[in-house]
Formats: sequence, C-alpha cells, structure tokens
Amino acid sequence: MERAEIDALLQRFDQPATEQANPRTRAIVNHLMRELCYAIEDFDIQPSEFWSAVGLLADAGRSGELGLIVPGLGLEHFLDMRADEAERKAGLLGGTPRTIEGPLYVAGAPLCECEARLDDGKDDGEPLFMRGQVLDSAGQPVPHALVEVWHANSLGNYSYFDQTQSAFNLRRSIRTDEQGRYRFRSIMPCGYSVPPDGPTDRLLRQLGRHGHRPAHVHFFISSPGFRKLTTQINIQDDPHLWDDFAFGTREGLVPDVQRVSSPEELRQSGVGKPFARIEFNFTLHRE
Ligand code: MBD
Ligand code: FE
Repeated sequence: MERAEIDALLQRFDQPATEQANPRTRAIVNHLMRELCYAIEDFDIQPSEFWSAVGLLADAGRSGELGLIVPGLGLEHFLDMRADEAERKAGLLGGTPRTIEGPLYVAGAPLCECEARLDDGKDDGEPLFMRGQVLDSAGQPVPHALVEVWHANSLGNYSYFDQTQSAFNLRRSIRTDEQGRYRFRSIMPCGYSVPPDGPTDRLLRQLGRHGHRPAHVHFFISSPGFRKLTTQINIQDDPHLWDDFAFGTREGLVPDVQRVSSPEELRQSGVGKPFARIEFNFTLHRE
C-alpha cells in the first residue's frame, strides 16, 4: 500500500476523542501504529511472521520475560542515556553513574543498620566483603542513607525468582551510619544468563546475539532531599564485562577487586578461606 492509503486507514482507527480519552496516549499510540504499519508494509511482513511475533510477546508475558526483552533490546539503557542528558541540562555533573535496574528487584528485603550479611551461608562461593560511603556532590557524607543491594548467587540466579534459595537471600536494605558508611558480607555473584530457549533467548538468537550479563551487584541509593540513584557495580575480571546483553556496564562502575589470600590476613579476618574485597563510594545529587 502507498503511504497515503495507510495514513487514511490510520485516521479511521483514530476515533474522535471522547471525554475519557487521554490526548497524550492517543498521540503516542497513533505514532507507534503508524511506524508499525509502515514497517509491515516496507518489509512485506507476512501474516505468519506477524502472528509468530505476537506469539513471542505473549509467551514473554506469560513467562515474565517482557522485563528481559526491554533491557535486551537496549531500551532500558536508552532511558538511562536520556536521564543522563536531563541531568546534564539541569547542571548536575559528577555523581555516580546510573545504570539499569533490570527486572529482578524485590521490595521488602530485611533492613540492617550500617552492616549486613547478605548470603544465608548455603552458597559455597567466594566470600565478598564490600564497603564504602554515601556522599553528596561536595564529598560530604550522607548519614542514614538507604543502600538497597541485590545480586545473583554463584550460579547467576536471583532469590525469589529462583525458588531453591531462601527468602531475600542476597537482598538487603542497609541504613548508613552517621558518616554515611555501609558494609556487607556476601558471596561473589556469577553473571546472569536469560533462560535458555525462552522467548528472550529465541529473539536474541535471531538477532545474532547472546543473553549473558557480566557479574554485577545492584544498588538503589536514596535519602530524603537527594535524587534516588539506581546503579550497579561490575566485577572486573568477568569475560562479559564489556559484552553485556543489557548494555549496563559503564565507566566508573568497575571497582578494583582486592583478593585476600595470605595466611596472615586470613587469620586476621577469621573467614577461613580466600575472599574478595571491594570498596566503593556512591555520590548522590541533591534534589
Ligand atoms: C539481570 O540480572 C539484570 O540485572 C538485567 C538488567 C537484566 C536481566 C537480568
Ligand atoms: Fe542483575
């Protein structure tokens, strides 16, 4: 069909506004419909192809994978790039970089004062000790900030979604102390991979892509009077560090990982086996 014919048809779909209509929703849906119809026309998309795409999205919805397709297509990273631009325009520079939340946060994790142990002791992975401070953009500590942290286990699985893990395993909310400090003990996460042969995996394969993320730890950092920061740190030696299917890795979010293994230090720490240590500060912008 010619563009003019498509446009005429689309005008028929765009019913006159009633009182309950939302003009913004109408404008956006009309725009998306136009682009979709043009694509169907330009690629001569066949009914079988069209319905198989609908089927893939329906399957993604049923299996809770729409939240994986969004970062997988880069849409969530695109939203981050737009939020960065809005901050630059507002004159906000130099805070900790934001990056994608992903679909695996669960609200309601236990709240701890200043320090926490995230793992339930059943994962034999490498112990990880992480600590740091929440600061404002002048470098001053933010006392009593909330550090919400969540990450995968040593197999790359998240509690709640992985029913074999205990409730809120590797998920905590930590209130920083007077000096904005937090610290926690956990186990080193492994990178996540999308469920094999699921709708996201099938889509990514057709795009010639993989569904792996480098090992990472998620954070929400918040405090009254500050912009909430959604971010992650990445583990530096992961083979997928700069090859994340969700495009979440950013300069400034890859801290040094210190490996501690000397008998002397192990004795001091009381951990009993080699472990990893990370120091990382978060810088928030004021509202
Ligand atoms: C994850 O663990 C994640 O952080 C994102 C963004 C997407 C899928 C799985
Ligand atoms: Fe994740």
